[in-house]
Amino acid sequence: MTRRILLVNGPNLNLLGSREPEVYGTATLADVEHLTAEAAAAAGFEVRVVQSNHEGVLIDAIHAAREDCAAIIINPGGLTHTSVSLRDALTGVALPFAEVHISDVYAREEFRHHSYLHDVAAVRVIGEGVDGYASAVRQLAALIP
Ligand code: CA2
Repeated sequence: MTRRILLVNGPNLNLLGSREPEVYGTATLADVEHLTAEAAAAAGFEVRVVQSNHEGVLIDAIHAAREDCAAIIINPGGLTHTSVSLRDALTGVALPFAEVHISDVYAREEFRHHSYLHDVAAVRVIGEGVDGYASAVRQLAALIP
């Protein structure tokens, strides 16, 4: 199996580090992609990254991962709470995936408490800041022979 992980960051995560540091910290998206790649390398994986503000772009990237990735790490942003289509893409490719949220969604507004991915994610990391991406790598890697 290919030793590659697809890292998907959804809408508005390109704003990381520029606004709302009290919620999301000061790390940028580039920092997140770098720390994820470092953690993956330590576990013997390379990483392909995608961030988009467009749901269809994310779905296309997930479909393409079926060809050459062993797992997916995804922070779907607000689509977590709204998107059946993203859930269908992830279950459709049948790769193990980790759902990551930088903030503790359960300590925030009630509309953030429901995730369309919660019951199909192999790993969930919530409220650990950007370090949660590295934790997701390690937990997913432990599931892959
Ligand atoms: O905590 C998370 O990682 C979230 O997935 C982030 C989403 C939010 O809709 C989810 O409920 C929880 C929002 C991403 C927006 O990121 C920003 C970062 C900096 C400034 C503004 C938005």
